[in-house]
Amino acid sequence: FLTSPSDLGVVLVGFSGGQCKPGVDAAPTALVSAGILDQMRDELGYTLHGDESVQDYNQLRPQSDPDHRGMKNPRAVSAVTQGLSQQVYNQAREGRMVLTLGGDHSIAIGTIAGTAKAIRERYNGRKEIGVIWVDAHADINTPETSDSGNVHGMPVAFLTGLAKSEERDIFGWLEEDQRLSTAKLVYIGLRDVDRGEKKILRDNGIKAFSMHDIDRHGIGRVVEMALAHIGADTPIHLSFDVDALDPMWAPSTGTPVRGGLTLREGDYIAECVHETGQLVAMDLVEVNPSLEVAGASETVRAGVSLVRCALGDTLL
Ligand code: 6HN
Ligand code: MN
Ligand code: MN
Ligand code: MN
Repeated sequence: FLTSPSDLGVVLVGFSGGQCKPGVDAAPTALVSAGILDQMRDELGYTLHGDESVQDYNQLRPQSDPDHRGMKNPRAVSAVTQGLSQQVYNQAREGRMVLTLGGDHSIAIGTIAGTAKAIRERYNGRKEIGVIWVDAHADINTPETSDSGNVHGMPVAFLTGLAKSEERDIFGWLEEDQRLSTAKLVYIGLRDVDRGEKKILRDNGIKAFSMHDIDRHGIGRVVEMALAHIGADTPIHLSFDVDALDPMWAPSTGTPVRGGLTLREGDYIAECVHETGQLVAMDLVEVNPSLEVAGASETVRAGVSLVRCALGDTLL
């Protein structure tokens, strides 16, 4: 595989504009303070690239950003994700694995657009990325199906082209080579999917493993089926929303849903993706250190653990 095994591009995104609760922008700082980057360097042996100081992407807000098709902060999220797509692309283009620490999940519009383009280029258009989206939510609302107007519930719709926009400054910048095929997408951990989203998943035949599937088959079999769906020849972008974990393990997140993955099940998914050797990028999103003051350090620790597992830490 063409990703250099020991080079890691790091992208830290303090951004919260894809939803309404402040605090998720402080996650990169909290994760870095917990030692996540030092561990990548000192314990896992990566050479780190990219800006290790956390950028405050909330500064990038345009002066006027009225709702558009019901979306909140549409120009801010668009501007941040457009910049991010370039930043991630620049890292991935060098053959590096890319680790992005968010921020809310709207940032995946930028990170996945960046890897999608870099991988198409790397393989002269003969390969496209697959995405494993680990989340309690499907994040595939279109602006029209969304009840909340929060863009963190819409990234997959924009990435797959199920939602399109003509306005350049509101996601109209997304080009065909930055898109993701619905056939190369698989979900794990779903348990709070909106009605409109269920219809979108069904109508487009999108592969999804809910908590019900995990109860029935066990996490081992589910991960096996998810990887089989992606295919052994496909570079993988792992987009991990910490709310996929049960609030018992990750209480400090904006939209917690009970009945989720155990920490070990989350780590196991990450370990298996690492073992494939196909991982080219990972996002860790929705850690909100300001929620659940008592439990914030637990959520940060859980996030660190997920990243360690995806990047090659082993138990033995
Ligand atoms: N996330 N489906 C809900 C919405 O507002 O569209 C929740 C989205 C949650 C998004 O957790 O990344
Ligand atoms: Mn999400
Ligand atoms: Mn979620
Ligand atoms: Mn919901």
